[in-house]
Amino acid sequence: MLEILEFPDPRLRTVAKPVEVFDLELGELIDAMLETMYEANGIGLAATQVNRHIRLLVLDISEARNEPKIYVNPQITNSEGQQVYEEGCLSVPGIYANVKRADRIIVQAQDREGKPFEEELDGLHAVCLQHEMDHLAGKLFVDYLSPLKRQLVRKKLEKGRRQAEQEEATASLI
Ligand code: GNR
Ligand code: NI
Repeated sequence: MLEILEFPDPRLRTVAKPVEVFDLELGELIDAMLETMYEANGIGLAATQVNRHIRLLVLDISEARNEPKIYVNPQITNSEGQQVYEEGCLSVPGIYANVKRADRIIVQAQDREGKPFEEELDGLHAVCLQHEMDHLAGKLFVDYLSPLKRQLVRKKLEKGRRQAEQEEATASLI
């Protein structure tokens, strides 16, 4: 499993570069990202989150967790409507907040072999793709919150990490 960067890690602010070579290494990264996403119980994962700054994301919003979707060099070519969804993020663990996004989008991307395709997405599928594309642009869902709320999120995560450290230290004494 790959390590997932967590807010406020500055590496999450990196803007991803287009994928130019569709080789074995890319395929291996895609498989490792899918495995990491399933292991972490996420419905999506952007390469940025695993500290690889290329335009690649994976999704699986199916109940059975058996419909992996891969998007290389994704571009949203049309978007319409609005929806509000309570979002979470593997890079901002334990935090949930409503975010307003487009309701229907058309996305153009390439598959793992570099073959171009186009899809029309709506509902959670559209939410998740927009959330992942934000990661590729160095953006997080907490950026849509007020600065005060974002500060609260930062404090809450710091507190959680301190507690985890404390528990580890205690456990090592037993
Ligand atoms: O697992 C995830 N769930 C989720 C829920 C609502 C909106 C977006 C998401 S994506 C998130 C995984 C993640 O952090 N992807 O970047
Ligand atoms: Ni995320």
